[in-house]
Amino acid sequence: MEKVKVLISTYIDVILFIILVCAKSLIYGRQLESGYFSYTSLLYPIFASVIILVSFSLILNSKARTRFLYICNLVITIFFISDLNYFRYFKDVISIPVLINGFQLGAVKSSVSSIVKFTDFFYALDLIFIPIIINKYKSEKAEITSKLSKILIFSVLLIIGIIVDTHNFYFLSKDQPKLLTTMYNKVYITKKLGSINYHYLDFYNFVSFNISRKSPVSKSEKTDIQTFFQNNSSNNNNLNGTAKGKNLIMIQVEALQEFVINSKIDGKEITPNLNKWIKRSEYFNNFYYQISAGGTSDAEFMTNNSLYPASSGAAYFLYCGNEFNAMPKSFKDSGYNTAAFHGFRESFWNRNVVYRKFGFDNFYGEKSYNIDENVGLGLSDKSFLNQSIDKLEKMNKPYYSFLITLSSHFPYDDVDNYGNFNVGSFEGSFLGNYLKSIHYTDEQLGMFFDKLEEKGILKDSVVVLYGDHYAIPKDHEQELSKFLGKSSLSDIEWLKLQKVPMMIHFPDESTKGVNTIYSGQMDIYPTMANLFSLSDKSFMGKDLFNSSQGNIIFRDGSFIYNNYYYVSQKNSYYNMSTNQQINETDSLKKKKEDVLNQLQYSDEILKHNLLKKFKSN
Ligand code: GP9
Ligand code: MN
Repeated sequence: MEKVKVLISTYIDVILFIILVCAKSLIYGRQLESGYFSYTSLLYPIFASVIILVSFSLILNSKARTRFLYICNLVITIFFISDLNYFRYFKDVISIPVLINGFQLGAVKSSVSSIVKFTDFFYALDLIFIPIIINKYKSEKAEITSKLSKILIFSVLLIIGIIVDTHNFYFLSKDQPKLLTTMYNKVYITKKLGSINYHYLDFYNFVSFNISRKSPVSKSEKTDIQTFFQNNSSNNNNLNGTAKGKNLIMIQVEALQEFVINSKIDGKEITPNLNKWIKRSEYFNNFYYQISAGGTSDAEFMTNNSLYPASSGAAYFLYCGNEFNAMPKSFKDSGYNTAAFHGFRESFWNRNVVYRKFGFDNFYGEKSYNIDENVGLGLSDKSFLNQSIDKLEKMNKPYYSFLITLSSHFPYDDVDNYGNFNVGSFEGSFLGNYLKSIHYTDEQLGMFFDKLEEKGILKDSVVVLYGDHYAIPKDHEQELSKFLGKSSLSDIEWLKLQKVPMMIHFPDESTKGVNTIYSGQMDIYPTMANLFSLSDKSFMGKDLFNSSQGNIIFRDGSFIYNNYYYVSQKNSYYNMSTNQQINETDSLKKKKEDVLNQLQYSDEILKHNLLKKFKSN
């Protein structure tokens, strides 16, 4: 008994580390998302990941070991807290490419501080008590001093840790092929393997990604991709070239989620101007956002390239040196002038670098606007849109102009400046504030459309408008469900709400109505290419006026196909009409493989700058 006591007091630092880090990992796993979680199945991989760290500590002498484990605990805790907060906003966990983009968060500081919760700091409580306990109880009586024994213990523990972990990794890769190499669904990896293993894997993939970028791509892979592009380009001719010679005005609206369209609060329409505009346009009401960690920039990226976002981090940073067959470039090839407009810091999301690569002749950023009124994150939509009209008027026709609004940005707390819009029982709530902000933006868009008409621009232009991504994050789900008059939302109901409106207004309004095809941001460029007869054909999306069957692929490997929704985070299928879970069929299984192939093609293109290579061949 005495011996055991001595042993415990000698290795109290190790024991505390194992217990506390395992416990914190489990709590973190639980907090990451409710449902689909089991303590017992997660403990096993977590334990293995912790044992690997412990094995290294045991080579050190007693004092250094205690210090090493304390630092490991500290770093892991920082990861837990940051991952959790990142998850609240982006519904994803942090990866190294995201950290490289990290300074971006500086500008959205107000957003970040509003999602941090006081309870997050409970993860760090043990860091205060560990030194006290160790000072009081730690002895060195049973310390192993022989170098050989230490190396032996280290090797045995490390091997055990690695064997157990390999076993876990192996099963996950059998269950979800390509998941571990592409990391397309990082939350699922964390939920299955624990946070520490996820970060081990992230580090490994980051290193191997940078090595593999330098390795050549096989000829057959290149041929596969080119064949895919050929087969994917539409050959029907509905509306082909109808917009040739007209201007294109594309407006990407910040956080415009679909549920506000045609919807009322306290008897008043939330977006009266868009509701009117929809009646004069082709309105896509089953249009999903497909962004990943790159937020707004991913939406821009897909719209202008019809390539999927990066699996980790933002393509705007990772691949800013690549060559693209972007929409502005295609327009330029057809003799158009091109410009991007956004009243915020030019370097944000690396726009100043990327827009040039896309072929925009001009980028009117913050410095090109008179910052005379602030609403939300920066220049008000009102002032932005007004000043943009002046700039549009000065552009040589025909032109492609790409506008990005800003005022309705999370956390929607600039209520004093959104104007008076009564949100009834939602007054003072997160959702209520969002409704106010989007009502404000809607009003500005209404005025913008009126001016386009007054100034005679509308009759010569196709106007496309869509939302960049969701407005209501998962932690405010309850408010959204209350707004929709439901007591709660099932997972599939929540996913079906992840839509943004998309509308195309034609100069003569000859094509208009509600279009229910399942579609997404990847489909904008091919649709424009058909309307404007652009020459480029390397799209991963589809032309919405020449596709009978809608399907949507999401960055995490989820997809919508034939009225079924495959949810990769849960590895389950749902019938979209009944919301019931269904079993995998052969055709769905085939589709799932197809989806992963397409995502891989897109990744290969980006990683190896293939569009440049295709051109030079
Ligand atoms: C700022 C804006 C914000 O320029 O586009 O990006 P987001 O935080 O929504 O990704
Ligand atoms: Mn955005």
